[in-house]
Amino acid sequence: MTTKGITSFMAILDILEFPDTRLRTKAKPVLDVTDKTRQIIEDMFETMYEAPGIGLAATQVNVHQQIVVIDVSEDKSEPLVFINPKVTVLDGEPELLQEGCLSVPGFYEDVERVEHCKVEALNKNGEAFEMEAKGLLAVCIQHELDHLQGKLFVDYISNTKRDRIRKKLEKAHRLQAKQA
Ligand code: QAP
Ligand code: CO
Repeated sequence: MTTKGITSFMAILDILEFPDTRLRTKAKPVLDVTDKTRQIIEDMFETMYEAPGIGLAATQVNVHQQIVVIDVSEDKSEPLVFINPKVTVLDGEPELLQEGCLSVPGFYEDVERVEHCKVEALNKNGEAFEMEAKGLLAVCIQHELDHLQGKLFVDYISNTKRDRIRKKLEKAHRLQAKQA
């Protein structure tokens, strides 16, 4: 990719894992959508697709700006970008779905979300848009917007379950550190 004479390369970014306290950081609004913002977005897509995952918030790659990428399609054909997103509940009907998270690898738990919502955000060119979402996309949007507030899906499950996940991941991280 070439932008104004500068050749930049996409990159796979490191994903922070629970219970890393940096995941608790509240992201700041993007004041100006620039080439640098678009570079972060490209890297986030590459990181998400490689995982593979369906959603990634900038918080998870230690960038504390309000940026989310999502693609819930089967074939990576529907990339969605949300900058400075605001969600509105359109239908209070709860949707119970098993969620996972790239920051909580290997663990999946049921979480209750609303099944119909509206998002207002900026696209990668800094233009405002809004979108209605249902089902998996609606759930994914709510999950990713939580990240920007420092919230994780494990915050919605019992303390016992969350502690068990924390201990298992801490053990895995200790083993990884020893191997490195
Ligand atoms: C959030 O999560 C989500 O544990 C996006 O070992 C998930 O992309 C919203 C992943 C489900 C709604 C429903 C998780 C990849 C990916 C793992 C993801 C793993 C490898 C999670
Ligand atoms: Co997540």
